[in-house]
Amino acid sequence: MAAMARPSPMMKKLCSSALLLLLLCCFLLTGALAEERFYEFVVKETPVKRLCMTQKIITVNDRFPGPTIEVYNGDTLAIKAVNLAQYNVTLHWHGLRQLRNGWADGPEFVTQCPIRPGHSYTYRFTIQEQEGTLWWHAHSSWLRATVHGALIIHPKRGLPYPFPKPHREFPVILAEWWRRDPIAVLRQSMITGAPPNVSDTFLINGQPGDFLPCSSQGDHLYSAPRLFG
Ligand SMILES: [Cu+2]
Repeated sequence: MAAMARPSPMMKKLCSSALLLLLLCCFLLTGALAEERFYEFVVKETPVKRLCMTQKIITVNDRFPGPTIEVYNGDTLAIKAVNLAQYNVTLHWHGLRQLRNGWADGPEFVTQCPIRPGHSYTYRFTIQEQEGTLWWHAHSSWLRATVHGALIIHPKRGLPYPFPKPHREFPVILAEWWRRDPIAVLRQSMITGAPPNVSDTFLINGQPGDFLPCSSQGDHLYSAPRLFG
């Protein structure tokens, strides 16, 4: 039986160079596909009607729930938060790993000073090896009750999720609703020392459901997808 020819040192060098070149191309290609995405979040008071009553709540861009952020793994997000509300505010990206940029995480007086009324701050961070649906929310007092939304991270461009493609995808956001300003509910609890009043209803995508009075007239600012029936 003939012995197999051993690769010459020159051939070995060529092979390892080709491999290195291939790895470099893959690295550059993934980097080239990543984008920077910019959002402007204007935090302000907005009248919203729920449970037969119009209330002024704090929203982002007049929307409740707030805007959905949609990015791809590897993208960089720049979110300019403009605070036109009467409260201090910060924004937090729940579940997102803040590697080497903890100052973009959001908890007020922990990783940053709050954004004062009339001021703005730009959060900038890169999604690093995360995918799936998270959420963002205010991280000051109880503003998160109305200042929140979905944060959807797709796999890197051209790559699938590690499960079969679903028939349809849409965010489902659960929240609570008080017939009062949530900040006032919290303040009352702090003054009295009693637990905060329980909420008046639960919401799915900002809506209380068909079985409550005035549900159908709820709100013209956000159209919830029909979930059931
Ligand atoms: Cu959170």
